[in-house]
Amino acid sequence: MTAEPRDVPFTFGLWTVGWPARDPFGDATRPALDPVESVHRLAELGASGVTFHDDDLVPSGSGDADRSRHVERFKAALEETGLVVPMATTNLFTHPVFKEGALTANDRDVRRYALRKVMRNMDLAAELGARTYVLWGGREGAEVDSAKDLRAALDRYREGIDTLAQYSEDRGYGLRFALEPKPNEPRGDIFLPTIGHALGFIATLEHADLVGLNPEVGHEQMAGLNFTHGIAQALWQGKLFHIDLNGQHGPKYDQDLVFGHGDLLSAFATVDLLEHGGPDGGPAYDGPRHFDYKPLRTEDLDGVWTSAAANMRTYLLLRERARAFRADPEVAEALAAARVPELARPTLADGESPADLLADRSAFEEFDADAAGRRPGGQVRLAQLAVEHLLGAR
Ligand code: GLT
Ligand code: MN
Ligand code: MN
Repeated sequence: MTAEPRDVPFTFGLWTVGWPARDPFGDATRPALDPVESVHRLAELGASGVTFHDDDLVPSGSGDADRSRHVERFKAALEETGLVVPMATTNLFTHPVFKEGALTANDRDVRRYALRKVMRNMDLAAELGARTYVLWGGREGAEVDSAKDLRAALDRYREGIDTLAQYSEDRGYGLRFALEPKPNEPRGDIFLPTIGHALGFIATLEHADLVGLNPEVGHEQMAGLNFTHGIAQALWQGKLFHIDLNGQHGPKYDQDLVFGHGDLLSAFATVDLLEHGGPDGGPAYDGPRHFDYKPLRTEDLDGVWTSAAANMRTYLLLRERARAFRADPEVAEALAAARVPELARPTLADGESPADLLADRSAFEEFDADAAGRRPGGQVRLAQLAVEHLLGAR
């Protein structure tokens, strides 16, 4: 791949490269990373920004003096490297207080504490110039159906998000909120498990215009869903506020692999959509390409930085492959043969009413459905062209 100026805004969560690789079955295999070091290393690798949970930056339980020391060191690192903070989020899942939920905990005191914890980090997010605030409801869910009033949980979820949006408005922060769906893990079942559930929920909010999505590749794939289709609908509804790119091998535990190290054909389709799915074949999304992955537990610190670089390199390679696919005249011909461009043409003519359609004998009485049923689909040719471009065979 030819070197090119890094014109894609790549960002990483501090919790990704900083994950010490402790899992439910084993101890950490790496030391904790200083966020300041992560900022410098990511900048050297060509990232343009970092994101964080409150507790990634300021360890939970820190006093005020420690808190400002952590924040000042981080700010200095941003200044030195030019990295930006386009997004921030809150840890509402690690501390035992959130064992039964945060914004939807049965215990009202926990819900009020959770709101305050988010508001406190929104202050810092706004100070650092973040535009997007992510809400991943990892503990918002249940294992025992009878232990949760599901209607009330959704009422409280709505109340919580509207309260936070109102706070941003009251303070003039101008933040947009991005809900991150996930079907399960750590809870047995998580509320708003997929992009579709979250879109339906957002429509009920008082501040619906301020709330969109932060879909994650692996989370949709854990539910057996097509990630590219999911973000396409979010884009179509103007709700793709942010994105978590990573890799996953189908429905199993949340793998958080390097982007492209799971379903590579799907990753190709995702990059093709982001880069070419907009009007006139231009980009459909101009926000940060945010990697939310976990360097494998087998890797040492060198392996952490190798894996961080791999996310960006894979994205750029896929972008190059998607460009070649879109520029190939044979692809254009195959798309036409499969009638793909025809789908953009409205089904009814301009001004045509249902009665007009009824009067059109060519649409039904004279339509030869059997002959149309024999028209070639041309889909496999397109699939093969995509595979060949992806493999660099064209
Ligand atoms: C957590 C989760 C991620 C979310 C992060 C935001 S935290 O690691 O697995 O998918 O994006 O809270
Ligand atoms: Mn994940
Ligand atoms: Mn995520």
